[in-house]
Amino acid sequence: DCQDLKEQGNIVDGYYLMTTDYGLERRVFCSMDIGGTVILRHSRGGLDFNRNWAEYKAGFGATGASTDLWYGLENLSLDTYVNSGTATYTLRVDLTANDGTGFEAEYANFKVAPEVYGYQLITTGFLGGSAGNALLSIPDTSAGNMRFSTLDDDNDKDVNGHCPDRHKGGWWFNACSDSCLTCPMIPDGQTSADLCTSGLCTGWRTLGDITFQNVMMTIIRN
Ligand SMILES: [Ca+2]
Repeated sequence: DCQDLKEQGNIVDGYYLMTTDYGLERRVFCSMDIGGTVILRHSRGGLDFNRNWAEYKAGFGATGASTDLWYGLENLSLDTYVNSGTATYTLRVDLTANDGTGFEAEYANFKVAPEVYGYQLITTGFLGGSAGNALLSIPDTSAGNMRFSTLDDDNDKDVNGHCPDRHKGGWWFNACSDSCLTCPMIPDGQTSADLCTSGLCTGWRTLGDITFQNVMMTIIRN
């Protein structure tokens, strides 16, 4: 994985072709600075993340000029749950505000359960970081233990509605969420109130109305 490549002396962030311990060949984006596998890169003006289950399962992006990517729920589940053995992973979230300020948050023992469990998000808790803990917030909006929901697959806890339809991204929605890193980015100069009538574009509620130019999620093997 990316950590092995880093230990072998690779220092450049970018795509690497690798074979997993369990025998699958993959092209993976490694952050050598953070030391992990990048599972989401989403930038303002980049890809549309309002996609269906099959695309979120398989992963997408990393084509053409865009640097945006989604690693894929199946890959995540295989790495962190099915074939993880004794390895544990820390989830790191990096958020860059429109003014360039960086924020981060880390979560312990991050796992994504297999598809039969809806690729449920599992973590034992917030480790800290300047972004604050929006992922595991109050019970109605926490992403913890939620199944993934997409445009065509409603596994959220909003009994009257469909969170991906309202928020235009795939996520571990509850009813709905205090975090969404796949939801649309707000163009510079516009506020969330202008564009997101239900109050959530790409957002991290503990940072209030701050809007972002890019966000990233990385898994770090401990
Ligand atoms: Ca629903």
